[in-house]
Amino acid sequence: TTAHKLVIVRHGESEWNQYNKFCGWFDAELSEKGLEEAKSGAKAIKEAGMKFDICHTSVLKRAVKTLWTILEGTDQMWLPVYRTWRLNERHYGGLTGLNKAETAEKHGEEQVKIWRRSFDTPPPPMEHNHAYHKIISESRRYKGLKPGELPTCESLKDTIARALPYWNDVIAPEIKAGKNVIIAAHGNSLRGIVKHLEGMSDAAIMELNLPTGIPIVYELDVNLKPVKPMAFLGDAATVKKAMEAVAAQGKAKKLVSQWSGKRAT
Ligand code: DG2
Repeated sequence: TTAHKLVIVRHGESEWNQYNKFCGWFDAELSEKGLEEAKSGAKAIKEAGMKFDICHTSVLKRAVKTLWTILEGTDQMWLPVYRTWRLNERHYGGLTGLNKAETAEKHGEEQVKIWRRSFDTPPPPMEHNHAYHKIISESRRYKGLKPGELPTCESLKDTIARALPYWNDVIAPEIKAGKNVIIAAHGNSLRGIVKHLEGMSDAAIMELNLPTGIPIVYELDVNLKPVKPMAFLGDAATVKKAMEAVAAQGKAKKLVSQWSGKRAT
């Protein structure tokens, strides 16, 4: 039986989601559409009458602003908000800043799916001369990390390994103590939490694509096991379309001719 409710939400569309670029730890802004998505998410939470006690998010503005927008739209801006790098998006390493469709044209859709969705294959590491190396790794917000904690790239497995201690040590005890928690984070850091909560296999998690800005409600038992599947606060058709669109971001734009095996431009 349901003992607790947890709300998780992936930030609204970011500018780099809009340009279809691998973003990872780059601190992209919410796009205008993303802000609207966050406002719709707030409306859905308000209509569902959901109230929170504690909020958790990453140290990336697309997630923080989504949370703020939800708190503003539900008149709960007074709530405590905790930010942690452990809820950051998976670090996309050397892929950071590359266009996903162009990467699929260059390396093939299969390879891009492996980089985006495999459980334990990491993307190539971010080298020191990478265009975004300095702005990410020298950011003041990561000064407190211990040696070895600042990644150069992460697989989903690596992402889970650094997110789970925060879940286990901070969030899970709060939920068990009866607090209503909302987590605003990212496609892959949330896939990690979903995999853990649902005990999903490494293969099953490959097929899960989380839509932006649509809040997800989990009903959990006393041991924090879900008593039913995740429920989206959004209509089913919109959710399905949004999930398919995320999956399609890794498709090559140019069609490869079926007849000649050459690219048709
Ligand atoms: C996206 C996820 O992260 O990308 O880093 O590009 O959730 O912060 O927009 P988010 C990124 P995919 O793994 O879906 O390609």
